[in-house]
Amino acid sequence: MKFKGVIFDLDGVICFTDQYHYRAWKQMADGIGVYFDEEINNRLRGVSRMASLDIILERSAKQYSAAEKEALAEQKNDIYRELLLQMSPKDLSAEVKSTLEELRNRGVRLAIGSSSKNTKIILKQIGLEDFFDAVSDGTNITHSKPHPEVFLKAADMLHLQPSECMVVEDALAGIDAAVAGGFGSAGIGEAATHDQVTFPIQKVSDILTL
Ligand code: B16
Ligand code: MG
Repeated sequence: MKFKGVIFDLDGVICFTDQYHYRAWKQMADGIGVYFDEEINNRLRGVSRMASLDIILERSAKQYSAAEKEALAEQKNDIYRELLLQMSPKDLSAEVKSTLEELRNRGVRLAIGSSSKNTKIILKQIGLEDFFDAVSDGTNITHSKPHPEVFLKAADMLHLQPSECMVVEDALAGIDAAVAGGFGSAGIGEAATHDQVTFPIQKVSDILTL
């Protein structure tokens, strides 16, 4: 590993909250009579909460005011947070856990770079509350991915330059952000197909071989 630091995306890399996001958005959308399905949900990966709501409301004939949108996002978030309570350390795979431990043993500095404002709750639920050297998330940024801010802040917290860090992402917007910030990147799932990804990977443990 030629990188001094690794910055992990949370949802889709460390753990999977897709189904919880889906169920919460679905309940909200059903409540206002707007069509929503798993395919639309796929477009929300790595996208911020308000931008996700805008995508869902593309199917609505009604124009919503900023205050109404805030209320809808809050409604979804309340349902989502309730669902997150079902998560436990069992939602952290043995593969991801041992990869993190091996990187730590090698002296690599480790951070989270997530768009989610619920990052700290999720880390707590899966037992990684105190594990990372730095946590940069939706609560400390003003621009979400594909803007590189969340990763630049993470590198800063690790006291490293972007070129010294590798970002691990599952979303195309996350690789865009890594490229824009001057980071190396490892892409999993859809992110492995990005034409500027440094390393396409199949599973998180593959980063140990880079
Ligand atoms: P919240 P990541 C992203 O997390 C999720 O992939 C995305 O679906 C979600 O809308 C976003 O966080 C915001 O989440 O509503 O909890 O603030 O992939 O960047 O770790
Ligand atoms: Mg993600």
